[in-house]
Amino acid sequence: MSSLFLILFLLSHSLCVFVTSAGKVDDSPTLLWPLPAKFTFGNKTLSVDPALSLVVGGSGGGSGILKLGFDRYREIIFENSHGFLALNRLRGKRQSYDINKLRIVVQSSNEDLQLGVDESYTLFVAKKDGKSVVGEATIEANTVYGALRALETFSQLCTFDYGSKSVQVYKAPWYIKDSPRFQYRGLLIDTSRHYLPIEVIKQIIQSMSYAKLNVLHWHVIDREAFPLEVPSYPKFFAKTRGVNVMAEVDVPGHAASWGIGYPDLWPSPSCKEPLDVSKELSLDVISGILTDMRKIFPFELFHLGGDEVDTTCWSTTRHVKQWLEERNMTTKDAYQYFVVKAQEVAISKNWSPVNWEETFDTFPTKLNPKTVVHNWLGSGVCPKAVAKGFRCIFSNQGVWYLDHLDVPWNVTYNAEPLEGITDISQQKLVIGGEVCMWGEKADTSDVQQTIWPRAAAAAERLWSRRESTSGGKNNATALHRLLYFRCLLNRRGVQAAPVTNFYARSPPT
Ligand code: CP6
Repeated sequence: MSSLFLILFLLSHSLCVFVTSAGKVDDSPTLLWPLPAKFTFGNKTLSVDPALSLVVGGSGGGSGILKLGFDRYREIIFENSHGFLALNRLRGKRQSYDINKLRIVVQSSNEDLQLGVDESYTLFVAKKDGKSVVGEATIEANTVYGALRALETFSQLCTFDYGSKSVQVYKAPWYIKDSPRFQYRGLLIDTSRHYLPIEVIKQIIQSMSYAKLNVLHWHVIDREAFPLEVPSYPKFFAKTRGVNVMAEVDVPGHAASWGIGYPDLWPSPSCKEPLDVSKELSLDVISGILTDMRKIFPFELFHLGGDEVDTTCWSTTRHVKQWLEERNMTTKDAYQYFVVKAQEVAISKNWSPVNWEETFDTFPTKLNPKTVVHNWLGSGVCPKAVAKGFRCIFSNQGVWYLDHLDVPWNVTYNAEPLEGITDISQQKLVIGGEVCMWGEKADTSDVQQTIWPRAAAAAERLWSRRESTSGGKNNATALHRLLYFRCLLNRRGVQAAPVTNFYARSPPT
């Protein structure tokens, strides 16, 4: 009776077993996503004890983030095996395991999560040498965030085996030495066009950590809605996943919703965008919002938008037109004036401002040198911006806008943030890239399956080495691993969509 219950319990879990198109269970050397910088493996299979215990070392070993991370990953690793383990116990089967301990050494107790935080780690999964019967896996990292990345990698090495009914690491011993290629690996979400509940935002942050993405760009407000209250949850939650939250307050365009509460922010009730440049109120409100937001967003970058500013309202509204004339300003001057003033507010609060690329395209010499230029048009702005000494984030809409549903995974995957930049010191100014999940046509019902799996394609571009992820041969192995990673996301409860469009394929022969 209880066995039957267990079997039903197991069947009720939508187990996603990875099988290649040829129908054989996968036997390629690594299925890790994103690919680590350096790794070697062997040919041993090691079993992992469901009672895996944590042993910590180093000044950062006592970290609460680390302990939470370990507990979370242990849950993930053994998620689908609980039923089988209970079955084994019922049958009086006793198992011994090769790996009983996970030793994690974290050198630094500094838990500041900022751009450029050290995310490197080494991971060894091997049976201990000598006579010892106790097997260990070992993680070494400089910060707890490196340790979190390592835990993710370790969890990806662990597979539930239906034969032995235990979690196994294939191809051991594993020696992995890893670190990210880019320090900024972002995902944009937009809570203005469609509301996203806190729970969904948390799930998205959680799934970002599976792909080692580390910046959630939260486009909080836009013209459609102003869904901002004091959101104290995401900051603390995201930090424990090693994900920074960069908020955006997009000004002066995309801001019509502001005037519903404060109509004076509209040039006129019939002309609502951009914010009224002629009133001190506009910058006072920005300053007030940023003061409040500074309390909840510790990340060093803050996004001030600045995109798609249509200044028609300024030249057609009488009092604004007059204000411009008195100052001998064109509407373009006023756009620059507004953006630069907003930047000053952000800088006075010890933020570096991020602005969409039109600001750079329109007045490149007037932007504060701390500005990070955020590409989105197909313009190749990053080469120009870094040549002028600005930092840049790559988000070319043709390849990294997730709301462009027709872009296939490999186009996203093969996008290269350093395209057209050869000078090494200029390359360093490209701090990374970001995939954008604009919210006009996605909400809670489909946002996660629109983000995944293509966000993972970008995540590997941003984490892994260029040489090992470019070119036709690497693309073939990438598809193989991405199919597996998508399956892994499903197993972990993330509603990731299929990777490939079968219409584009010829039928199997
Ligand atoms: N909202 C805001 C948007 C977009 C931008 N800014 C956007 C523009 C074109 C496409 C997708 C999104 N929806 N505030 C541009 C940065 Cl194709």
